[in-house]
Amino acid sequence: YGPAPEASGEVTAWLAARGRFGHFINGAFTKPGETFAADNPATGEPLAEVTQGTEDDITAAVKAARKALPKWAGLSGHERAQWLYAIARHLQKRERFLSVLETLDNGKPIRESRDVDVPLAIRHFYHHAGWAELIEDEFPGHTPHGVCGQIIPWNFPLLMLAWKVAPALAAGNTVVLKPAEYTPLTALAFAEICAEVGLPKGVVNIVTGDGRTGAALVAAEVDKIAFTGSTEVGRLIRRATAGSGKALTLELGGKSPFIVFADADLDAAVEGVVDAIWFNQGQVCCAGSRILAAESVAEDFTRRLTARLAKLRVGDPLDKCTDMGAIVHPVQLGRIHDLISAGEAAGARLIQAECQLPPKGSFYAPGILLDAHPANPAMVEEIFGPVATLSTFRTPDEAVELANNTRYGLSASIWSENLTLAMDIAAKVKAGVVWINATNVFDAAAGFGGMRESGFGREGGREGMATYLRRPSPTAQPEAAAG
Ligand code: TXE
Repeated sequence: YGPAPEASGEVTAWLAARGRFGHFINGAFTKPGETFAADNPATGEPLAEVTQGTEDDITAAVKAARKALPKWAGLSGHERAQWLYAIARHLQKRERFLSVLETLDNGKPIRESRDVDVPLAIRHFYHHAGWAELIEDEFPGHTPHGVCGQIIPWNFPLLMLAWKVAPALAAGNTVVLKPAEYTPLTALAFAEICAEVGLPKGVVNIVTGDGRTGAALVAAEVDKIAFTGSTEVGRLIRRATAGSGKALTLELGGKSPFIVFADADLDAAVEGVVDAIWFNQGQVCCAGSRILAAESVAEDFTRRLTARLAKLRVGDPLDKCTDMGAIVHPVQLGRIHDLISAGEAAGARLIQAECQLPPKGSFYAPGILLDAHPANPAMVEEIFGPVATLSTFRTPDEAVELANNTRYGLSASIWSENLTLAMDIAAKVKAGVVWINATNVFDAAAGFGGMRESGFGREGGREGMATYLRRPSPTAQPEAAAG
């Protein structure tokens, strides 16, 4: 184990002082109720105890959000922007603390939480502070939905919170957010930050718990549900909200193609694969998990890729040299094992890095699956782990056909030095987000989201803002005309 990064002591002290967490409702922490442990997946050891949210907790949180709504929605965009700027600055002050906490709770390498998750979360608040200022001009006549129920996953805990909370607040909504049960800690630290900046009570409420708490939030008297997570739960939520009048956005799973044409810069494409499937241990909804390589370069590309695979450093997430950390939870690790075994049983060949995995914790050696036919479970199901399939194509049309041979449609990554070809393929691939000679690039100003079974609605940018606003009703008459 390498040297502990800065702020580790502060995080340990914070965890020791808090020990057991209640929910954050109406600007204060409640007394802890029935609790469960938030574990460090790299060691299996508990970090803290958090409360399993009940229906009553959800009702109390929604009530607080409802009470806070008129005043918050009634602020000018400029005034709301000041609050978002204050949150962004406070997050920035605690950047190192939050990075270490995220890495402990989630298992992702400190380099990622420090350079990706936390800075992007901060950027999201700054960006949406700008939107709060602009809303009255850019979306005339629009109103906030009201109280938003937000349910987030465990792969980017603080960042997904920022994706949901920042635009909701900018638009004048109040929120009740439920973090994932595996990774509740940065959301609770965020609650403290809201209290520290003096955000009006009830504007942000955080209720921890598992899927039961999520289901209670979906059923509660909220005006909008925003969900990121599995397609299966997305389907349940869509059914539960059908006909309820609740606005809904769903960001679900993916099985995204990563297409390497013969004229691609192969070394750049190899680094692309590192970012596409080994970033965050492959637990990324838009991970490039199906590599499609042009047959004429496939052998060369596979050789370069396996050489790069052998150099990945897997281990202690807190070590600044680590490339790949721990899988979030033993249950998720089990899912990865099962799917890869099913893929092998159906004829695929696994090439795995021969790295020494730490003795404790949930680790999985990164790999590539070769020779998987299109119906192989590893080609069809979202593995959500550090293994991509690699198959070949002969013509651009075949590449498109293979790329679209999935029920998902979240993202795609295209590698070619011929931009005319790349743009042509981009238009034909069924995906909400397409990257050319790049992958997993996110920005608060760009809308992100999918099509088909990857969900609907966009987060980020102008389109993301629009999903937190209600359009003026076409039948609404100006007051003067209404008499
Ligand atoms: O997801 P869940 P899980 C995919 C990925 C992964 C699989 C299972 O393939 O292997 O889903 O992961 C809350 N009503 N993704 O089981 O259950 C839950 O508490 C309301 C892709 O962890 O969907 C958590 O807060 N909420 C993905 C959130 O939903 C419910 C990210 C996500 O958990 C609920 C995560 C219910 N009935 C997993 N049941 C992505 N798109 O990034 C659970 N939840």
